[in-house]
Amino acid sequence: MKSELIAVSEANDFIKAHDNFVIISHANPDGDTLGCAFALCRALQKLGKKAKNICADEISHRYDFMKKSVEVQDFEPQTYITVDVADVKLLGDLEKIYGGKIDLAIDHHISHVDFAKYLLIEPHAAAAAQTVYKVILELGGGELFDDQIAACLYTGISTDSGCFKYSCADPETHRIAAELLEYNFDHSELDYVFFDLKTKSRIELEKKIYDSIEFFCDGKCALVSVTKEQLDSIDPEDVNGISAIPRCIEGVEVSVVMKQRSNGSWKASLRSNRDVNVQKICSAFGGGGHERAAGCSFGSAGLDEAKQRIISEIGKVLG
Ligand SMILES: [Mn+2]
Repeated sequence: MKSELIAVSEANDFIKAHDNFVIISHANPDGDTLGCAFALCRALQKLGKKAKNICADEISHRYDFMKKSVEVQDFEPQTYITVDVADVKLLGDLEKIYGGKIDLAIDHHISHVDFAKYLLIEPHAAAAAQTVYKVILELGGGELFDDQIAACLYTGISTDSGCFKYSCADPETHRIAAELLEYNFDHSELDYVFFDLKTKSRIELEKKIYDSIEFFCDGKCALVSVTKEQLDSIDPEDVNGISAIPRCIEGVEVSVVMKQRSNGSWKASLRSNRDVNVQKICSAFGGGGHERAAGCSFGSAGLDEAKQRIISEIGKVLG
């Protein structure tokens, strides 16, 4: 299904004309999809609309402050919006129930695969939260913003931009974050919780990851792998952001994190430090993402075969 591309003002006309909203986050939710969902839900509730958030997977306790920002409302759902969802498959177990019903998708993934009736997309944005910021700004002329909405959107922007360190954090990213910082929330505490704080099991996983680092392409590619046994033994939250580990090694241009799924198959998350377009590399295997961050899967291939295939594709670019 081809989505009709719309601008912020049209998305707002759509929202104003509808009610009883279900806002859906992607499975394995992160700060951006949740920050967008809770900020938008609170804004809609403040407008007098009925709204609720749903997600296929459990939401970590780190997001409790977001959950507290919305009222739990009971109503007959009528309008379905996804936030930060690049592909209907990423709805996880909710795909079969809501997959064909999505009215509006708000996203920022260049690899977005159409599934909604209307699509509001800003592929240059560091986070979907930047677009949701604009939607809320236009919906309420600035009146809808408050400390809670600001904290949710700030978390989305900060987590998706690696705490403003990734190249996608452009002047607009900083300007929107600066506007949000005018509200009263502890951004330093949020950044500590989302970037510095680690559980003991996370540290144990990191020890194993450091032990598994392999180098290819004259040291320009670093690869680490994590088995399903290692993943099973820890909280899924503790696995987020492990791509940052090989990517900060001097001389590494492309980093690869191989993760084994519960069915035994392998997937790769690629990160690029400079010029290499990893989205292009992953698309050779039917994957997608962004220029500097992308992923793909290898079907039934074992670890050695999957590694060989991805390294050979990376080798074509890195030489
Ligand atoms: Mn995002």
